[in-house]
Amino acid sequence: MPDHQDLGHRDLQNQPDHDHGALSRGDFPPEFTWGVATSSYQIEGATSEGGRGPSIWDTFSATPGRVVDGDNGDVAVEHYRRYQQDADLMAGLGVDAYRFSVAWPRIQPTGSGPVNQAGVDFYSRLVDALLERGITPWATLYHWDLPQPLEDLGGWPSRDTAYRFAEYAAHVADALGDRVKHFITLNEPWCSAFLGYGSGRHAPGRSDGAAALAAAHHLMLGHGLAVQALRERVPDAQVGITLNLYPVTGAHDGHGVDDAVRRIDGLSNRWFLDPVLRGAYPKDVVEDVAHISDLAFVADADLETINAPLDFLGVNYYTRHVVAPGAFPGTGLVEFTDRGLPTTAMGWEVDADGLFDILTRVTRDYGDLPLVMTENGAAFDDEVGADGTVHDPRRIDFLAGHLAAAARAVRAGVPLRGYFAWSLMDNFEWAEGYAKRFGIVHVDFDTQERTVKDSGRWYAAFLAGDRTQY
Ligand code: NCW
Repeated sequence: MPDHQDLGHRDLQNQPDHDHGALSRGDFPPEFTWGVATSSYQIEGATSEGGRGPSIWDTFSATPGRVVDGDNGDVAVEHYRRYQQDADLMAGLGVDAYRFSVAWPRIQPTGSGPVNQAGVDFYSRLVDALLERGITPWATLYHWDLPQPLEDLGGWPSRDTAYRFAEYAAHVADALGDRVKHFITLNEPWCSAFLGYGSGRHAPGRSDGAAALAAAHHLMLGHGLAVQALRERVPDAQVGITLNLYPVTGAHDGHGVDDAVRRIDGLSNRWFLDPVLRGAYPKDVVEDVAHISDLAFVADADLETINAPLDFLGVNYYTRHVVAPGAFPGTGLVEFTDRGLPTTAMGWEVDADGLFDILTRVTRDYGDLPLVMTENGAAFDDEVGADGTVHDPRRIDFLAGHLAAAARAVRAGVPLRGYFAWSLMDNFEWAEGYAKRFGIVHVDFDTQERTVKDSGRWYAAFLAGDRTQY
């Protein structure tokens, strides 16, 4: 593993392919937070250690056909036992902050009841390891690993899960709140609700539109209740939620395209932004989904709870949605189209302008709440070369292009306060298993060897103040 000095050197051989201009850390406000991000199930492994209970992702990945190659998170990248080494890696990169997630089934193995001390101790040690290295911990409370016993009781479509989540949030606040001051309640509730309960692509693998809408509501209710629990226990906490947001544009200007854009923007973005930041569901989308659910699960005062004041909104940005009306006019079905742009290994089109568009749109439509890019990055098929290095110029290009778009958004007046690259290291990419590598650090999944990719070296040099072309 290269040491700190290796990473800090100024040899930027692998500049981005494109050459549009120059960019440096100095183009962002001085107090801007620079970090890297991961999540518990994707990196920890040790799923049966330290008293951890099973999560929906353990169950899902043990079900044949759900995850590519039958992969699972049992071992992942052994972060549970290698966290010190990984903290050293981060220190070597020179990041200010690390966004990780706490595994609910480590804190409460059955999803309710008293804390499991070994689970708390792990995160406590991790937090101390970060602080010792001058790295600020940003804790996400829920990055998709619901305790399986709660799913057995109905999961997120059940209202009780929201209350259990608030209790869990209180436990985390009590255990870590003396040292952790940045909290993100949920990561991408759209994915938990619509991929988990709607399409069945993610755990728990249910395909029921009405259940997905109920899940979305109870996730947001859990968020609002957790904000209260965190604020009561950690008065100086900075609290936010992370949403996966996309600009949505029409594939052409033909008949029905505006409606397709409205629908997809409604369900992807506004279905979460509006309740959380305005305290109301968007009326047009309520009509769009009326044939699926009457939303009878929305109780009086829920929206007030969901609308709890936040310190920041976390934005995960990967690509844009380009849509057109589907084959059956009048049904509301929508087609997602490609524009022929270069794609990442996920098949997602690379569109840095989309980042500028979504950041400026959120600020324009929802006011000047501070924004933090809690994830941005790209999967590519990286390999360690014969000389032991990993050349990933397309990831450097991706990061540089998106940072340039973020800098433009700052110049346009967006109150952007931080940027976290997804991900610190290659990991278990959910339904894609280990086949998709998002890391700026390569991991050999057989030996667990970490190798900083060229993109990691590039990020380190950028953080050290180097000016880069993009
Ligand atoms: S899969 C996904 N990701 C990746 C994952 O590693 C991370 O944990 C997530 O926060 C990278 O960032 C997020 N997001 C799922 C996006 C699904 C998009 C499906 C669109 C269908 C219309």
